[in-house]
Amino acid sequence: MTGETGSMESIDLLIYGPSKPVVERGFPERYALHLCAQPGDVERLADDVRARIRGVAVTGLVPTNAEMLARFPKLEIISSFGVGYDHVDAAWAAQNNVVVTNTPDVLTEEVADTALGLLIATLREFVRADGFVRSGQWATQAYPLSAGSLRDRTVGIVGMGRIGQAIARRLDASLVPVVYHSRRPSAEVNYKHYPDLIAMAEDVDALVVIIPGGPSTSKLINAEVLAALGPRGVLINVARGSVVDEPALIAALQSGGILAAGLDVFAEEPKVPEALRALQNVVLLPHIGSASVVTRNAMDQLVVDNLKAWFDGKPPLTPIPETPVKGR
Ligand code: NAP
Ligand code: 8YV
Repeated sequence: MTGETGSMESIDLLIYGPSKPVVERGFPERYALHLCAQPGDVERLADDVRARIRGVAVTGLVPTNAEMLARFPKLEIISSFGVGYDHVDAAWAAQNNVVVTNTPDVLTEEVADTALGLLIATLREFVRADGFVRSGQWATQAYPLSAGSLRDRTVGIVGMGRIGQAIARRLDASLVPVVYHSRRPSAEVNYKHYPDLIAMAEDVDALVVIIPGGPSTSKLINAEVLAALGPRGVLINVARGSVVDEPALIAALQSGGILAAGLDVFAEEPKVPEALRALQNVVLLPHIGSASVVTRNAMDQLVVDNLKAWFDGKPPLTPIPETPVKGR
């Protein structure tokens, strides 16, 4: 199955989510674009437009569930922005023979840079130290030595896929020992694999989490894992907020159960609990793992290119594993 179309027939696409100039300007005239920034805008689409939509570009983490998708009887393809697609009902799409694509690879190195930067910033207290200089305190005293360092720890990566491997390469270059947890050992790396996350957390002093969100990983990082990580331990989460039991993390940070955390993602973005924001031993980022102009442009372009390939009668470029149509 491919998305070939009659010669002059227009192809109606829904652009769903935050405004993205690269996407909105990316299609030639034979495409008719319908912009819906919010879920509420989808409900207000005219019936005749809904009936013509053949492709959806999902431009951010907007809920793309069965109820929303079922409004489009001619839907063939969902081209989603981001490598994670836990906001898209991929099971519904597979059942209904609708292709789903994401944007892997083009963001891998950027997100790995963010993870390593966040790990070092958390251990070496860069944000607090910056505040120390800005407030003028350096004029009267030296900044205290940081309790944390990358020099005396082993890092356990939770998830050894594309981004996990890119983080591991950076740690290799920094002479930091790496081990990892995933459900199956990866044939692509030689680091020690732990099938049991608790056992790995007991053996390391830092966890870097980079796995998909969704029900299968919900609250994987719980009180038991944090207790196993221990008082020297730091948690870095660049995956999804849903992967961490946030109240358990806050309790561990407050009690000294772990040393510190660096978080790019949160359970209810953009809401971040006051208890977390009040802590000194955290570095908090507003989900910016891939958020540079160059990388976001490449992701936007891949959203466009997947749709164009499909409607040019070619296979999708980067289909998700569950999709009914495979790539070339
Ligand atoms: P990937 O190549 O598919 O790798 C996913 C890894 O997670 C694999 O090693 C997989 O191994 C492991 N995994 C999956 N389910 C697991 C489970 N239940 N328990 C333990 N390990 C599990 O994906 P990627 O490209 O590296 O991206 C990973 C995730 O990072 C994305 O899905 C997204 O949520 C997140 N992300 C965040 C940002 C950001 O801005 N903060 C940016 C990009 C990506 P097994 O299948 O063997 O378990
Ligand atoms: C984006 C991400 O920030 O690719 C992912 O899975 O989390 C990020 O690159 C996210 O898609 C927000 O739109």
